[in-house]
Amino acid sequence: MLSVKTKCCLVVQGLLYGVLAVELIVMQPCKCQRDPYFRFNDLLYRWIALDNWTYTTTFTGSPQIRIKHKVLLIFDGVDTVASISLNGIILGKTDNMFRRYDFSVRDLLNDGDNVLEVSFFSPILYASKRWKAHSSYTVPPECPPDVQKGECHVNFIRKEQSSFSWDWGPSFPTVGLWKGVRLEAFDILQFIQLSSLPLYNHSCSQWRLQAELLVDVVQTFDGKVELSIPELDSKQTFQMRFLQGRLNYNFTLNINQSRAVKLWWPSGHGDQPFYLLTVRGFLGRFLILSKESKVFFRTVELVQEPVVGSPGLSFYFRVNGRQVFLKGSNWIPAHSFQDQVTPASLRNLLRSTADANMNALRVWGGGVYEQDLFYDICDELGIMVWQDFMFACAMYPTEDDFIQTVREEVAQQVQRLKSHPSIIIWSGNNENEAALATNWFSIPASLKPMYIKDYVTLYVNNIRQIVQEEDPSRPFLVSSPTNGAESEQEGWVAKNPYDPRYGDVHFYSYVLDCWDWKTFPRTRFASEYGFQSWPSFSTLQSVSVQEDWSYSSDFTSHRQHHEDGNQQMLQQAALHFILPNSTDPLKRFTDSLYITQIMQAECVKTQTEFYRRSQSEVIEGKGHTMGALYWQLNDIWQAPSWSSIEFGGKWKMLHYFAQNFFAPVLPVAFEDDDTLFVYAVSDLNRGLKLRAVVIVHSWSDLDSVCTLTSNLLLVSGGSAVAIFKQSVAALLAGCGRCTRLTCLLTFHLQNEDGIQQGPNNHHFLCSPKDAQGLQRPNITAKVQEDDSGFTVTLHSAAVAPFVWLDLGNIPGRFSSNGFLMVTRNVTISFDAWCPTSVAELSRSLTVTTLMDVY
Ligand code: BMA
Repeated sequence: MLSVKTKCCLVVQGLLYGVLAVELIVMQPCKCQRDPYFRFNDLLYRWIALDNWTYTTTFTGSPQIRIKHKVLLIFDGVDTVASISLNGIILGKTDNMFRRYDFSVRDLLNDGDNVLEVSFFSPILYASKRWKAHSSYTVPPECPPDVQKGECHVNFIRKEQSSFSWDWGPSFPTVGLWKGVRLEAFDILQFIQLSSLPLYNHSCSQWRLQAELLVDVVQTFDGKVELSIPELDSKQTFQMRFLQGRLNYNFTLNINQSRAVKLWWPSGHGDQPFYLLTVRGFLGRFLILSKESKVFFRTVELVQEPVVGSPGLSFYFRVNGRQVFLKGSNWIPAHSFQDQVTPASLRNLLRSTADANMNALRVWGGGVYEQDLFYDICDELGIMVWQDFMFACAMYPTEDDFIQTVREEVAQQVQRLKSHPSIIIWSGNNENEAALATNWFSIPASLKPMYIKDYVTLYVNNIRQIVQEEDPSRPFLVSSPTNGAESEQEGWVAKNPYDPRYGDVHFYSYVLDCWDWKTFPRTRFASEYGFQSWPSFSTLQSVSVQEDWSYSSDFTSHRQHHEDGNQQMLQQAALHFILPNSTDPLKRFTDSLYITQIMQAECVKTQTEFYRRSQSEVIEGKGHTMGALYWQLNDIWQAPSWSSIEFGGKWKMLHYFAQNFFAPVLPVAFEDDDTLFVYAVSDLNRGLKLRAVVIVHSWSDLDSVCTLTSNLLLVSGGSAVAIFKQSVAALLAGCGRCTRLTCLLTFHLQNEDGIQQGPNNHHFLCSPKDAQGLQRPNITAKVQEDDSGFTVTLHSAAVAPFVWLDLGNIPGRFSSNGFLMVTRNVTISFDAWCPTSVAELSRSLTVTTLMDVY
């Protein structure tokens, strides 16, 4: 392994992974110009993946290894197409980055030097070669849109699909060893994997743990396996025959019924307890295997059943018998170079997920099956994972060798991941049903049946079949979006997989006004929706130079991979905001970044609130919405995208908003015709008596105009109900000197003791660009430190919308940001992720409000 001194300046290491490529490393002074992410380097480094590369290393063997009966050379991840040889003898070839490969090497090892060589074929040339060879019919799409500056035919190679570019990411088709390589030597058996599934038998109210042991046995023998969970007083011993070769052995441990089993719950619904399972193997009296692993108990079902008042089917998750609303986002690869994803960065992103009151993430099918630590942290934090298989936005070939490598990939990944309670569903692909159904690739109607046949072959007859065999404990969905059971009825490809009355929906519209909730589909489950924004200036600054800092620079358009994306953001923002027009070019640029973040935060807030408040209603057959996963949580590089967290971990305004709009108890306001409604949404497991408090403010004055209060209403757990209703005209008339242009509303919920429940929320009665009376707030800020950390106290002279605190590159997050300030003073805390000081924070802090860009 390399020792990496300055992370940002390893040129080729980034592209080729660090494992064996020692001779390729060029250390540069840390100006970062050689960082693959710097400016246009993605284009400058394009040649690297067009070339073939050989990684060579020499290691010393020893007689202690060779006296063992079997020696395996194990590659946990080879990216992607390679020929592997040891001491000049070819061990085998690889073609799938998502598989582990091992080779039996005992008889090839020397006691002295051994030369290991991994020769990689260019992934781009390989994909193109496979595409050419597939001459009988095309397997679209051929190439990504030009705006993505990517490579073609990624669907022909089992590699991270977004590594050939995506609409939020660069093309860095990595080449190398992306996971560990090691020798394992053994005499009796080699332990490969232990997995476990909790199964609950309703008829006798008993938990069973199905444990699976994957081992490679040198010679058949009779032995004994003992399974125990001491804390649950449960233990069983199995006499058995271990057969020569690599095999899976299944055991069922019945859990002692006199013990109360503590269940794993999604975040917000309970704790995430685990037990320790011990597995020991014996040959006679000799202990030949001893493993311990965490086990969790929970059940999950995907409920698709008739809905009263609707022709469709429900689509929601029931965990431990309880209906759960999924709140969260979609996860993409955290870096183009997976070896750069550190445990700390992973933990930070997932912590930020849970801190924003999310309980779910979808691991999207164009990336990678994430590393073990990702799922460990999700288990620990109660984040439910919707796990896609890695196929996205394309048709795929179905030749024998392709299917075979996919089968092995799927079996290995399911075995590796199935013990994680956080994973609540497997899903075959991203948007491929929709691509076929709505003909993204202009396939002639006469050929459609053939593509459907390929689709069914891959996802149903192979992937689904393996998953169902390997894992009876979770639902499997063929695609997303899909109509689920209805798609199955229609032969796996529904006429309209976006039908809001069935399954899940992906919905994007950049031109329609996102403040108008009527534009959103009232779906059963919104698994993707979103709007782009730009990351903050400090994030962009690290990979750009001064000439890049304008909204119309080459850099700005280079980083935008979604056609017209930069314009769409401004157009959507212009519906409600005055666009930045400062004569100072840098200020105009940073103001533009800020306004795109406001636009995104407000849009996703409106849409998410619409989904959350639609959970208890069925209107015209639609509704009973039970999931809101916006697109997308994180970023792969420093660029405009749909993410709520910037590359590097900094929260965008959207992520701060998410913390509120995903709060367990939430007030939501909206207008229908001229009537204002406030809904109370509760994800709690118990009822609450709540009232809505609606405060009318004038844009021009920090003293509020009037306050209206609803009656108390019992809001049951897991429901959304209207708690306040009044015509806007009547409300304003009752408030004296208010009009839609001069006033705005804030509101919150209160329990019977007058204690606020859930966050404050706001509702604008006009676009802020039309608001009358907005003043410059002249905000002053004071940073302080006490025992609990840093605080920033703000003082404002006027109502200030979208107050944005920015500390540049200082890592950390505020307790709240991007908020509407309707009081003279507010104190915010800052959670610093690295040591810092009051002086440093005071020096770096900037405060921006909407008036600053006007
Ligand atoms: C969805 C995703 C991604 C994409 C996103 C934004 O459809 O599945 O493919 O990045 O939209 O366009």
